[in-house]
Amino acid sequence: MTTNDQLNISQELSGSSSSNPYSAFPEFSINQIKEYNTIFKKYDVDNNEYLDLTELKLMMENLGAPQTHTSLKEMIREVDEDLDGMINFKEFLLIYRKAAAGELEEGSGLYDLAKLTDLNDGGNVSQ
Ligand SMILES: [Ca+2]
Ligand SMILES: [Ca+2]
Repeated sequence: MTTNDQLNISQELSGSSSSNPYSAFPEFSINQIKEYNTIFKKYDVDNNEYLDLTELKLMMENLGAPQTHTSLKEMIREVDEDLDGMINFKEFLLIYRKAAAGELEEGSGLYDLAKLTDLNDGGNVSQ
């Protein structure tokens, strides 16, 4: 690996860690990301841009799929890329990426979350 390669990689990494979900998630349309952001903000009760365990618990209860403490921790762990124990918006979008890729175990907390907040439900489908 040349010095140039290393430079490019570190630039790429710092680019992807910036908070631009539009370029990080090209598979979602801007409208979809806006919808997901609305959902995210709705449950980010203290408006700190993170869903913590308590907020996730509330969200799942509101969606009609209450989870145990263990299950909530597991849900966060599955998408917690920066390991801070909370879900930021980018990690929130990962849930839907995994759902679309069929990577979520049926009946798991994240599976239910993605299913119950499915945008096709009343959202505008582009087709
Ligand atoms: Ca919060
Ligand atoms: Ca996190």
